[in-house]
Amino acid sequence: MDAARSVSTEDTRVTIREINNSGPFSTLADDVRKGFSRSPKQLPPKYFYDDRGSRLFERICSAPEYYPTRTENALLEQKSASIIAHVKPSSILELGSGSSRKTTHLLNACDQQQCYSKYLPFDVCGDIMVSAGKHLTCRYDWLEVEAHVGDYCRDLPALPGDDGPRLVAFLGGTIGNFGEDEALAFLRGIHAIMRDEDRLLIGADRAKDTEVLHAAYNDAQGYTAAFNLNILEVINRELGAQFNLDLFEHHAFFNEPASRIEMHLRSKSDQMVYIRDLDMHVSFKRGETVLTEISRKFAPGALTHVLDQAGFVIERHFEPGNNYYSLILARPKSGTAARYQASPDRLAV
Ligand code: SAH
Ligand code: AVI
Repeated sequence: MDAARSVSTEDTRVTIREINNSGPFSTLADDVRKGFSRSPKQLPPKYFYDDRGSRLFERICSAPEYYPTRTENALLEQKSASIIAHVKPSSILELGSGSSRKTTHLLNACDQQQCYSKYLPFDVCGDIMVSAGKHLTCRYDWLEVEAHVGDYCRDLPALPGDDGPRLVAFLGGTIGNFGEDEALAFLRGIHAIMRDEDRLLIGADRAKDTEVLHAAYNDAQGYTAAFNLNILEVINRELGAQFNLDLFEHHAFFNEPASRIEMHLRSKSDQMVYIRDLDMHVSFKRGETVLTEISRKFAPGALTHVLDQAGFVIERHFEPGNNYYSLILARPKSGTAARYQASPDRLAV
């Protein structure tokens, strides 16, 4: 099966490959139909990230209340040299790479250690990877960027293999956007594409004071609110829907028993919305909410447990003085990693 199509960019050191098993965006209609037919209504968070949504997420990351980005950034700044020295990756595969801003710490360490890794960002949003790739190839004259557009829950097996050790990075605390079972399935999917010498670098947000969490998802500038509402813009544009964004509001709170932030869109009135491409009318009661995202906040034991269940052993666990965040380097348990059979350079042992 020809699973991917390459698109060249003006910069010859940046290639972008669209994984088109069934098309990365082809399921929006199904997901919207299904999500609005459920009770309570729900939408998958990957649809936040069109070009505008990705830019809004960047704004969130720079908001003073949103501590995860700067916390993880500081950990990467301090620890990248020892991570790269330990793994000596021939490639860095980053899942949900977004702007790749924090990845520069890993690439700086590669640069300093003359470990000239290839960089493979993987994201649903192609635009942001192209601009990140151009920026990075200007900064590092040795760097090759091979970007992949796809859904990391579905398309990991379509990624190319590689010769040497690979560092698989999953940063930002994005693992928290999966439910418990989904997170385990996702980590198992990552494990399935790794070999013994590969390493997983994963960032996860930790449980902490409710007020700190609440502020992080209700920033004063309103970036998070705009990001949340943007999902309705995406549905309007892609499916010819008629959502009036003024009739919905951002609602985010910490669900303490579940140890997760829940982000909802709340209808300000009784209303009916028509979605042309689905020929579907969706009714909302005043105060009714649509769950758009969960963001789980972990206890250290929960992280160890899920990684263990997915087949990983923690090699290093970095955390800041305030324990706000975990950055974990993990390896596949001995003998459990994939034996690639697909290409001649990854022969089964
Ligand atoms: N890693 C970056 C960005 C985190 S935001 C950071 O730490 O700042 C989450 C990223 O994951 C976004 O860039 C989004 O486009 C991407 N993403 C979300 N769901 C995805 C999916 N199902 N498949 C691939 N990428 C996804
Ligand atoms: C990408 N992800 C880890 C972010 C989070 O914190 O869960 C997405 C986000 N949603 C609102 N603010 C940021």
